[in-house]
Amino acid sequence: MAAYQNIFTQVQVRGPIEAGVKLPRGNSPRTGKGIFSYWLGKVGNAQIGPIYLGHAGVASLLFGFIAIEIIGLNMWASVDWDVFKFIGLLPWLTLDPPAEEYGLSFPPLAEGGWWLMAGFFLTMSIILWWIRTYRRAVELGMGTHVAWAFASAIWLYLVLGFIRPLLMGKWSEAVPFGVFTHLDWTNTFSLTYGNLFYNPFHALSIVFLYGAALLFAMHGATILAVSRFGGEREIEQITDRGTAAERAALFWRWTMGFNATMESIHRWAWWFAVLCPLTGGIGIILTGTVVDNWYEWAIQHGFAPEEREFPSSTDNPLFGQ
Ligand code: 07D
Repeated sequence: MAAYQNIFTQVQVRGPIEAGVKLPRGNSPRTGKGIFSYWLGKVGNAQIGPIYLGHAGVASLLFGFIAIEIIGLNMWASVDWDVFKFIGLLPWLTLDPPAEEYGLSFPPLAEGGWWLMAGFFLTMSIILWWIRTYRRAVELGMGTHVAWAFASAIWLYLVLGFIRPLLMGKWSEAVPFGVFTHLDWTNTFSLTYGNLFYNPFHALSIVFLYGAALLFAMHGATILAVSRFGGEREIEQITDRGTAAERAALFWRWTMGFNATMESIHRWAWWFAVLCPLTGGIGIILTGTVVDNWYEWAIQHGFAPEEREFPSSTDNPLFGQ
């Protein structure tokens, strides 16, 4: 039986380079002819390219490059252009938003102006990439599900860096560009507003974060487990249900009494993933605008105790006296 535990193994199918479907009128030509990579074939399709760049793609890459350039050069300048310090201290380096007193105005470059510019270029880059995902899907005759899932993540990104600072009237509320500084910002944000654990939308967001990971693990495991019956060929399994889909469904009906269908499992996964940043963004936009202290809010709404009386292990009968 151990001969077919399909976790790391992948069959590499390699034919002639596949150019893909013909593009409708008005599209740019695809770039490159395509090559094969044995190692990429280990984790996905072995064929790399041809790639579709197009106007939105090229503009997005350009804006993204400018943003990274601004962030990187500012960080490098902060260590006096010392290459070794730049590499060694990279996780601690940062490009911070303007100080509180600048409000929503444009501060001098060295005092947050560069942060504003980097934010502008990064946002343009992300929005242009969104347009690319939307347009490519339409041109291929697909639904736009990927673009809308991406939009949900962009919503949270915009709330954190743009919409909430606008509502609060100061750029200083926004997130810095830096590995550890953005983590510190997250921690400070939680402490400033009375512990984010008491924000019900943060809780919901976690439910969907963990839920999406759990669903994906269940789905991935199920499909790998029936791949010996052709389960990974999902289209055939949906239109012409074979023994793999039957077994996969039966497995869950046997173990849990209920099973998703070959199609609905993907709707579950999509909604869980999309609802994570969607609910998260609602939680952040309410913080400091509508609710100043989530712990006090939780007391008022009856799900945090009036007094902080945490039981200690000594008076917990489970731990003994
Ligand atoms: C961040 C936004 C979208 C990203 C995009 C990508 C580029 C690349 C490159 C152009 C992920 C942009 C693209 C940058 C550009 C080129 C070349 C999505 C993002 C569009 N929390 N917490 C969440 C948990 C605590 C805090 C979410 C757990 C503490 C704050 C999530 C715990 C404190 C915020 C979550 C925990 C705290 C969050 C994020 C446990 C202090 C948020 C969901 C077990 C540390 C965010 C409502 C997500 C949010 C958020 C999980 C603890 C603070 C569910 C599991 C108590 C301030 N936390 N957290 O999808 O939405 O992020 O909150 O302790 O802002 Mg939290």
